[in-house]
Amino acid sequence: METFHWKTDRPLVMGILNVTPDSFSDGGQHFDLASAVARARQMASEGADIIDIGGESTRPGAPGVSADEETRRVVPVIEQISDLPVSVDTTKAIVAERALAAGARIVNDISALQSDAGMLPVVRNSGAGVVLMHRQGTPVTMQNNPRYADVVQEVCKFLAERMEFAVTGGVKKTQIAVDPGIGFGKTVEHNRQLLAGLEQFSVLGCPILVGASRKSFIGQLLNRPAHDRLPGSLAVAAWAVLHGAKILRVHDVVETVDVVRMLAALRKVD
Ligand code: YH5
Repeated sequence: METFHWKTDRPLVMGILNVTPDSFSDGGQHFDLASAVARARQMASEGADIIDIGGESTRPGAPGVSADEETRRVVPVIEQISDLPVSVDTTKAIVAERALAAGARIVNDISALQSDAGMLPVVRNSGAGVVLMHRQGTPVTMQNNPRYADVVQEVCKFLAERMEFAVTGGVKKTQIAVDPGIGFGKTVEHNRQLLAGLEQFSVLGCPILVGASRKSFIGQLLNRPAHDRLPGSLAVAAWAVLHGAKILRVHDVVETVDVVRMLAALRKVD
């Protein structure tokens, strides 16, 4: 495979495709391959630059899932949309390897290559793009009283260390994007500070990804349930782009693409 490099002459929109049982309307053990593929194609037609497919729920307190189950969820979908740029949201090397073999081009590892020692060689040997995200704690423990002396400094230092780990291990810097991990072991105030200080992550010299779409800090700041967080999510998206974000991970693709296009149109005034 050719070495991936992030193309960031304009902000990219990454559309979220969950293929977990709780994300499908029947609520059962089964998800519908055809509807997952249709949703991916719809997001691509709406202007998504990347489809981020995840087979493990990363919600706070969510239980883990086996590599085989995760593979069964993501690989059949990836095989059918391998004409699109696909990222796989996984912390497991074997799932990443199978997803890349099926046509994915990016590994979105919310553990920043810390969960599975096999992940670094998978990324190095495939040349895939990789997202390194910060989190404090595990999905089970992360929202139990997260603490930082200076959240922006600590998250920035962590990401610099994980970049160093990847590059020392043979990953090219051009493969890497970094992500402050909104909502992963952070209070509302921590998330607010990370977004307020987003420009400080530019010193890392890699594209910055922000995943804030519909997250609970928006709900808490605006007093809105999950289905009423679109305006808040779009405000965060605009803020993030104006403060240096190059990749937006979102549920609402058509609306977010309009935000990005509108900002580009306004920037042209001189
Ligand atoms: C992320 O930020 N997030 S999964 C709870 C919600 C809404 C959304 C309560 N994977 C990220 O999207 N990968 C997830 O409402 C991610 N960055 C990267 N790179 C959590 C999620 C969500 C959780």
